[in-house]
Amino acid sequence: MAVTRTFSIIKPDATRRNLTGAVTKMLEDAGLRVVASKRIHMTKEQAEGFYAVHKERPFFGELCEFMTSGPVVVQVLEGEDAVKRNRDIMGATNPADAAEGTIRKTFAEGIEANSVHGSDSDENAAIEIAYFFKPEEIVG
Ligand code: RTP
Ligand code: MG
Repeated sequence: MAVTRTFSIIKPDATRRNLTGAVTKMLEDAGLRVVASKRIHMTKEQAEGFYAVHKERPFFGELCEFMTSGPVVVQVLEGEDAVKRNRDIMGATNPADAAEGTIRKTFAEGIEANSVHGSDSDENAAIEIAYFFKPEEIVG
């Protein structure tokens, strides 16, 4: 299996509860390496641009409001089959449907405040990484 990269966000509900370390430990224990990381407070414009694919969804406005409600930690993760590995440890979008031992089952507050984001394909991972990081900020 090839070593690839994915993009992760530790969302405001998790930073608010001081879970940055606990979430990162679960990512690391799943075989992912943090090769870039920074804490930011997204602007409304940044959030709307990042979630542009969801523009027509009914939850778009609320989602952008939530994602700008507090600091987030954006990360680049590296590992074998990183996108799938990360999605597996994240668990289902709705924590009620998430498997035991996943980040969302363990920490999420609800379907929106679900503690983490993870890219859903290699193509989107590359786009999302470039949205927040300069190449020199990533140290593999
Ligand atoms: P993500 O993009 O954050 O990794 O999560 P995902 O693929 O599992 O979920 P997606 O369908 O892409 O939705 C993006 C984020 O929008 C919020 N959401 N709210 N109120 C709702 O029904 C609803 N559905 C989704 C969640 O924060 C979700 O992670
Ligand atoms: Mg998604």
